[in-house]
Amino acid sequence: MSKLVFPDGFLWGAATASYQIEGAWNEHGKGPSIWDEFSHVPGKVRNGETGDVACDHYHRYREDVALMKSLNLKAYRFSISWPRVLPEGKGRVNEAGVDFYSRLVDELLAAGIKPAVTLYHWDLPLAMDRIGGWPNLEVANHYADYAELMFRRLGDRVKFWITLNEPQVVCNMGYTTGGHAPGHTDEREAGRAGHTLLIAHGLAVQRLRGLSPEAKIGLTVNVGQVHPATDSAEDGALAARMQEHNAWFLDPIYRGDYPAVMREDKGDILPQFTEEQRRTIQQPLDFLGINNYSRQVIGGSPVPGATAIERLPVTTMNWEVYPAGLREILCWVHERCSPPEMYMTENGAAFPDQPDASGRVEDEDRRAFLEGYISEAHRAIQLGVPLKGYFVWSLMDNFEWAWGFYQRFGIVRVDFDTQKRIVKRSGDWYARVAAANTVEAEG
Ligand code: GBH
Repeated sequence: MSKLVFPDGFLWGAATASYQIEGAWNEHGKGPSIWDEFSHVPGKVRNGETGDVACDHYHRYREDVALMKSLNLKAYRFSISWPRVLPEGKGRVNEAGVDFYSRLVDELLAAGIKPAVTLYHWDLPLAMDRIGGWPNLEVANHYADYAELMFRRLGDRVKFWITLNEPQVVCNMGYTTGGHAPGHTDEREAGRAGHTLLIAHGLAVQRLRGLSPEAKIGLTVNVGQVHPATDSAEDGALAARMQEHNAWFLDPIYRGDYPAVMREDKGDILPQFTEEQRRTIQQPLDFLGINNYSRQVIGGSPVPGATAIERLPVTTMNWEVYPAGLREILCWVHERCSPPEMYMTENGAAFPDQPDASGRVEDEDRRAFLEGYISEAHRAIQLGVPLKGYFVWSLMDNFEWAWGFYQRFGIVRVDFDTQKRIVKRSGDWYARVAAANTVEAEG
């Protein structure tokens, strides 16, 4: 049995997102988001499920913070629903919405849990979609005003801000494949959406610096190591190329332009930056947030004599459980961008867990997954990656976007009929890791 001790002050946390847990979709003055509309369109979400109620966290946040405390969490990453605080996306403030987040922050601080706030986790105000959504550059200015509102209202207590969650997924799923809201299928829109997102990010960083110089700000990107499916030269070249696509949102911020390979692959889909835009997006960040779940395996078209690589078992999402990929991608990002601090802002797994006769959820598969990935995070630290914290996805089972409630990612089970929360075996294990700042590897 090995013992992996993490650096002092390592931030053990759990993550969620507003639309996935809050419910109360039209209560106390909240405006609609693109997900409120999208989830009600038949065929968009498995079984016609919606986030109307989800985990009912809006009404149960006190109970949920108590749960976090019982899990020994040092930090909690949640997102703010932009249309809950600005029902039209701009202008009139919904004070009841601001008040909800203010009370949540107070509750967390009273429990000794550090709030880590994501300003955008995919629930764009419908009113912003109606003026063109992210493909419209003007939305960046409205986003910056929204960000400033939250800095002013919560900045006395919140010192850790994430501007955007996974802009790559916003573009690909929202505007190219259409699997997520707003469900468009035009890659040109995706290219423009990415441009606006980067500018929105940069504007928000500028606003915070003026208001709250001691606070930390960064963004969260989803990245995954790309491996060739076979040992053929073709697959090797293809994988190296696709690896570069991981830097879609990193290179503009850290190097001033989209990756050269992406410009070649995407033609004029990716807009050009003006000098002013470049200055806006290139501001130094305090940290970089990384979401990673698996590796990507690419290629595999038959080449005489090529040998296929070995694949490992998958989760219910069909994502391969490949812990070493986490270390590889952390090292790759660190080498390319040298952020002063990095955080795992999401990592976790969906498995088909069921309570047993005594009501326990013995999710050894998820516990082993976490042990494997967290051990690789420890290795990355030893290799020099300035990883300062880890947030498990997710605190509790929730609305998994187009999958509805079918995919369970929680370390806490939610019974969606009764809203009862049950800490899973993985949750008990994670609570011990957080308390001891140490992983005692069982696997
Ligand atoms: C996240 O998206 C979301 O932020 C969160 O809301 C969601 O509930 C959670 O994950 C679970 O789905 O990155 O190497 O694994 C994850 C989206 C899924 C995008 C996997 C990229 C491919 C390869 N990502 N995906 S990898």
